[in-house]
Amino acid sequence: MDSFRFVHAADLHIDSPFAGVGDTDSRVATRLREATYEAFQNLVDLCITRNADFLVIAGDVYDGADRSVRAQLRFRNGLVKLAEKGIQTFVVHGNHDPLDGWQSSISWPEGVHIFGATPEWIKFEKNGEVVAAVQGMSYPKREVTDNLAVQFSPPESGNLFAIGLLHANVGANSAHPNYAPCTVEDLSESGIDYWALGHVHTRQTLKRADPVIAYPGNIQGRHPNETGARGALVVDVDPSGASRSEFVALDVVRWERAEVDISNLDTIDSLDSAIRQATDNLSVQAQDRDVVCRLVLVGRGPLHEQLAAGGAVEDLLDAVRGVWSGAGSPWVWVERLVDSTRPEIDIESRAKQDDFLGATLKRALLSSIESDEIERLTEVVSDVYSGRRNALEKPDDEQVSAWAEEARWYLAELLEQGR
Ligand SMILES: [Mn+2]
Repeated sequence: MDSFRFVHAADLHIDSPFAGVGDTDSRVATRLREATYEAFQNLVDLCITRNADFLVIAGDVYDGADRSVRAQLRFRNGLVKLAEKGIQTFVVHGNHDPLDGWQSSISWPEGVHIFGATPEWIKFEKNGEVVAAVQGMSYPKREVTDNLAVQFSPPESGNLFAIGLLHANVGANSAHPNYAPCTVEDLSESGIDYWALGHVHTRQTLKRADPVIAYPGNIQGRHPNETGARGALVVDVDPSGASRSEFVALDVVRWERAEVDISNLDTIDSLDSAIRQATDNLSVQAQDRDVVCRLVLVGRGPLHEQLAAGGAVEDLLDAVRGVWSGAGSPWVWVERLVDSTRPEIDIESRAKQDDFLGATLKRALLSSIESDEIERLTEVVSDVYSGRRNALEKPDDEQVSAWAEEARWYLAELLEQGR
């Protein structure tokens, strides 16, 4: 068997609207609107510059089931470019772009295979020899709750490299809807050599070999929680059937989150500089990409009280946005500035004093938050998060723990002030 190379991508979400982000800055809004298109263009270029033999896309090509004509044309044009270079493309659709969504009559170039709702094997030939076969299936509708992995058939021959192309939630990842749920064991028993998965937007390799099970993540972050580099996997398969993957970043706008510590700062002026410095650092890390970031002010210090004063945080946010508004690309857009600072109270020594405040501080602040406390708090706030459709997302333990911590500090602050 000849060695060959393919690119594994997923969750392109072409034409993501990025509603709400950067609305106050047209430059940011326009750039985000184009971001998923440009990232896809980068994917096409990657396949060409790396001389890939084929590309596999594991679902959620489009962001919306009623895919826009523009999105379909731009996707088609990218695949035409690949076809002209002799690079084939294999596609399955996922929960964002199921087969029952609206689609215009687009004709696909030769060498593009879009899988239907029944799994089938398609062979891939290189230099007149079949070296690989790809089996895939698309979502017929948005909410697929069946285990699709077990519907895949084993490869006909052990002499070719078998790829399973599927949009699925493996191992019940709670950060994503539980569509096409299956387990690592299901995938391991399939006889397939490489599971090219999509759906989970954070890159992860669930199994390194026998079979390889991998999510490349999305190619462009779409959300404050989708931070860091996003891209695709370039996979090299050698004549023995062993494979090696390399991640390549394709995103054009990077989402980041950073903390700015007020502990050693005395003036608003110095905090303003520290915030600018933080955005400078993010810009450098993103290597010529534009950055949308959330900045969190943390630490205890004298500035805490000044930040609590009306409008201070908004003014700092305006200031840092102003710094970057005149700059050309690459720019940084601070999407939100969050104040999580704490008052400057010497808790440890104050808690040692033998009075009500001392005792309260000792009880409330120096003990860690126990899991039963988290459970109780989750119960208390659960009404807010259930009942209504489209209600707020249920908070996780980490979030509840952060609230408890914040409440403790608020208590300390009130007691300290009222002393
Ligand atoms: Mn997706």
